Amino acid sequence: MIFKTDKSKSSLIIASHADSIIKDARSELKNPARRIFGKHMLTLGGIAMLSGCDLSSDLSVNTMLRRMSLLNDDTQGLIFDPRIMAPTYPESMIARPFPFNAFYDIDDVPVIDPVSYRLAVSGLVNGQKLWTLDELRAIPQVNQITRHICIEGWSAIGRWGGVRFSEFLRRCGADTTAKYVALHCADNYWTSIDMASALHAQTLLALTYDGDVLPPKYGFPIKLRVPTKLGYKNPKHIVAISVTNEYPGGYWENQGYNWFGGS
Ligand SMILES: Nc1nc2c(c(=O)[nH]1)N[C@H]1C(S)=C(S)[C@@H](COP(=O)(O)O)O[C@H]1N2
Ligand SMILES: [Mo]
Repeated sequence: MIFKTDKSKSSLIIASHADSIIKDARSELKNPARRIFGKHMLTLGGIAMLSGCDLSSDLSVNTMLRRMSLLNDDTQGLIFDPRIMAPTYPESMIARPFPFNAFYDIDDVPVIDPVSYRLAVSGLVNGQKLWTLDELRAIPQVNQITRHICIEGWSAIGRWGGVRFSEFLRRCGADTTAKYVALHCADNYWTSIDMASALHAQTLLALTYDGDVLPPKYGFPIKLRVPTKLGYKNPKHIVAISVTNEYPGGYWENQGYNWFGGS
């Protein structure tokens, strides 16, 4: 349960969030037909139940859930502890073959020419703005075996290698006090993450999968591997990165998936 935490500072902030969630939900539940829980039952637990009931076609309930999801993003951001590492696994646990997933079929995976490829960095940065693959490969690389969890109900352990994203952002002269890092992909997919997760020690700009050049289906030439977040927050075929304070949303996030997307 996300509202229980041993960090007393966050519990306090979360408790005040709980009040605003309830206030928000109450004002959304003006229609008597929707007062299904009654005044006294409109507790956090009751509100949580709303997401499981089948009023999801009701526009105002959707709006309410979206607002709750935004509050939920703040809460997840407060609870997120950059010192806590995602579990790592032995080589024997790597899934073979590792699953492929995208919003299209495997035959439509984008084809990217490694020679003309450039990674464009923009927004709140003052360092290098265009990167070739060789330049990315020249930055010290690390490897890690972690579990990828997809919201569609599967998970698999894999090994990704690449540049620590914090190191890459440092070399880009990124303003690490900015709120968001947005990532745009060759297939027009995009997502964005909070700066704390971008700077997490396990967040990698992955150039390899299981010791080989990242195959097209897993995101050639680069994917962001964020083992503290769900699969849809791990963009493949990245062509542009921007550092910004304006909420960038994302392909699935704009269709209702939770933005913080922690796993
Ligand atoms: N560019 C791009 N990145 C993407 C997606 C996509 O459709 N396009 N799908 C996301 C989702 S939902 C998942 S589960 C993972 C799947 O990655 P995999 O094919 O390496 O398993 O990629 C994520 N990153
Ligand atoms: Mo996914």
